[in-house]
Amino acid sequence: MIPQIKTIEEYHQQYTQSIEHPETFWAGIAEHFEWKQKWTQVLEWNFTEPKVKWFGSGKLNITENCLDRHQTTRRNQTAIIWEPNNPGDKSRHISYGELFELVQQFANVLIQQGVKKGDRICIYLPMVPEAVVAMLACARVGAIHSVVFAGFSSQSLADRINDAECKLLITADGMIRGEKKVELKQIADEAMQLSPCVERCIVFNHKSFTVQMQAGRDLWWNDLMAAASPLHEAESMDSEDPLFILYTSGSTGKPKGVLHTTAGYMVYAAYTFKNVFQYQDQDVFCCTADIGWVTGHTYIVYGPLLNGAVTLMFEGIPSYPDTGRFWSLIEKHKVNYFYTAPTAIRSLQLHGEEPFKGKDLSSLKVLGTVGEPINEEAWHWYHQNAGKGNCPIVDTWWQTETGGILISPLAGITLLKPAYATLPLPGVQPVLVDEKGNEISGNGVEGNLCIKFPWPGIARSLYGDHERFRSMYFSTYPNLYFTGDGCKRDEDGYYRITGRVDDVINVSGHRIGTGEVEDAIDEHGYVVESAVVAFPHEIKGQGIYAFVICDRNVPDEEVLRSEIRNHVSKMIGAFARPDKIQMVNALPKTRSGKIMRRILRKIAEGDTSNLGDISTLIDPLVIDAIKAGAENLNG
Ligand code: 7RM
Repeated sequence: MIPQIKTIEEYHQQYTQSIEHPETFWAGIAEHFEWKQKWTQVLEWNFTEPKVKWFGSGKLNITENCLDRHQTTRRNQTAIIWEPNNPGDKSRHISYGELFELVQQFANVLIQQGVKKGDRICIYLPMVPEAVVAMLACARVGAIHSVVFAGFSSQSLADRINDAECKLLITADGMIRGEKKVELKQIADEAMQLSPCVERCIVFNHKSFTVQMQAGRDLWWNDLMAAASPLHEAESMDSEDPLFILYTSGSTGKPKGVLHTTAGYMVYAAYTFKNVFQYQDQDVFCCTADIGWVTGHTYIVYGPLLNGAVTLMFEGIPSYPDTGRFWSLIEKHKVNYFYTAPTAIRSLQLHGEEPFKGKDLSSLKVLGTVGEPINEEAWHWYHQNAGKGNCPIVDTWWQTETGGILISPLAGITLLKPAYATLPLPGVQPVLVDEKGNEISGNGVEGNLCIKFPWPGIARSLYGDHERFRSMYFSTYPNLYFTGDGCKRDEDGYYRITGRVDDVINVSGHRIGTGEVEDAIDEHGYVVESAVVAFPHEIKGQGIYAFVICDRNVPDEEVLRSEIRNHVSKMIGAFARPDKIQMVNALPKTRSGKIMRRILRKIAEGDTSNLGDISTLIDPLVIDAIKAGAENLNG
């Protein structure tokens, strides 16, 4: 059993030990896993190349830790509860014994399809247990999974498949979320037109939609499973063998394939799950993230299964069939831990207390939030209404690149402050730095958040582009991992994340690069240039504001706006559609040709009283025109 901190004194004592003797500390945690061969060197690292190796020379398979090891004690215990989109449809309970068998079968299917250790496999599936089976089967045979969120467009799917050169795609006929039908196989077909590297496509029949199956390429999941043996011996993996790739947006260029490896990620996912949420055996854990984001990977799949937990997978959305759905789901499955995003909380807040009426939420012990800063009002509303004032809220700060939670309260142990992620977990050494890269020491300060020592879950590279990995995260401040987030440390040493300081926008907890949206907009025939910034949005946290220059007279601005929005949907996905589009004649540029986003952000925020220093602008008059246009647009 993975150790669990029980008191705040124990936290402080372990924190100190983890900083003074990190190798001893993490070796002590790693001992609680199944190894085929023990490691010989706990840690080898530098942040200049950068190079990070945890548990060097160790051999293991993460699925033996998720499945095989639980077979003697938990064969009949539920591993996954699946709650469908439509509450009238039957939910599913899959035991550790059943999951083990499914994963072994699908591992044999993969082998039969020619999958070898190190191959990349793309998973484009709805929120169904088969997604978990597919991920674990990849890990079992040593293939690297790349899960793509099923809200991405065919173009984005193709970009991700091509970047990792995936030879197999696993998808479904389609899905229904809320009332929206999504034809996944059709989207996958379009993507495969652009992705010649895909040799085979395995299709899970979820909703019996009509699909086209291309002979020799497309195969049905059920046919393959029916013919596959339920016995598979897990591949022996090196600690540092890749486990998965997950694409995420940065401030510039195409999405990056964040690469995680086996042992460090495993140890970190399991340890943080058990300690942050204070998970108790047999309890029901529900994380509402999608499996296509890192939160789904670590806290729906790996963290819970490594701990032998009961993990609930919810296919639907918070507003279907009504805005009480979360609360019905908690009541129905007697959920003990509920982990969701601030954006969902804010959207439910609008509907008041009515949706809670008559619902028994007494099973709840701990609430959690993730993905974006939570405002104090939303925090209190969640605390009062979902938690009835007596469930701690863990505001967990982390990133795709960190693999697991880095800064968070330990539920019921750390004294809370609304909207604060509070204190670093053991092994995590945050530092705040100023613009020049000097460390800001002491309390009551604010700066850019960096981490100065590796933890086991840190990403090891960007797939196929280690130089970009170095320059994105390790070159801004020498010898530090730079998170891209701004942060305050208050008088008590508590951390409060204030949001991104780079050109990444966080819309409803979805990370979107301004550059990606601009590239999509610029493809419209009328558009010569665009600049995208965030503005505060009551529900989504941030919204997308696009300033667009056209090279001809626009006959109908509304038509153009909707064409631009549709094009962004097509290139990225509906979640990246700009909320506001303002046509402008020019953008504020410096003499060196750089767009002054700071000024555009101020205008988008509606705060034009003080635009700061505009002396470096080539043509300050441009600003008056943009200001006037913005007032026009926003009323
Ligand atoms: C887990 C996840 C990462 C970015 C990160 C932050 C923001 C995440 C919090 C938060 C304030 C939080 N991975 N973020 N958690 N901001 N408080 N508790 O979200 O790669 O998709 O996004 O999300 O800006 O850098 S992610």
